[in-house]
Amino acid sequence: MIALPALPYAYDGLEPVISEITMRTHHDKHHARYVDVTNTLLAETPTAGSTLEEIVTKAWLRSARKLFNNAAQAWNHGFFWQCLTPDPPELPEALREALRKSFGTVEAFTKQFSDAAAEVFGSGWTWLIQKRDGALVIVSTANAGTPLTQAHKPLLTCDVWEHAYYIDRRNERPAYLKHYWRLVNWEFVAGCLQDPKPWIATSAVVRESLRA
Ligand code: MN3
Repeated sequence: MIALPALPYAYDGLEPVISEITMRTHHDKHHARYVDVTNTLLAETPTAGSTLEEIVTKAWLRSARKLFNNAAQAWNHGFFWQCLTPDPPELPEALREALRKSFGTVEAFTKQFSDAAAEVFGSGWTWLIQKRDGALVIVSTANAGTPLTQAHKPLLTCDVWEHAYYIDRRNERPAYLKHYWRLVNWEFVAGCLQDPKPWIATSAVVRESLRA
């Protein structure tokens, strides 16, 4: 069984950028549904895995598409909520340096990330990830796609499914992306960069054992 994590802030905490009704719908309906379907499928799949990260990675490698789609969406949303905050902190210096090293400037990073998010065709996610060689890279994933399946360490994500912005912005994804930067929890991102994230190693081990 996996649990629906509570939002780390009030439903109206991200207003006026993201409305309370969007957050209630997104968390209590969409995210909750992914958790419920995952739990239904887990009841039928005793070897699915124990942690959510393991469930996602195994389902991907076994082509258990319905379980993967729902478990990955459950994981992606839990991560996404933590990337946002009503009180955005200053960019920590170590993270600023890491972004400069990979992208030249912080502004170049945010533009490249926004451009990638704008270009996602249909539903998906844009991520800042750290590859296993240490490089910071922007990637987009379609539908429920998640960097966990590549054993990449996610640092930041933006949900570009229409349900993330349609109530507030209708079809204007660029407006959603422009204001997204007013909510980014840079301390969370910096914490992800520093944290070895043991489940990344778990994902890598699962990946290698199932590939063998
Ligand atoms: Mn979503």
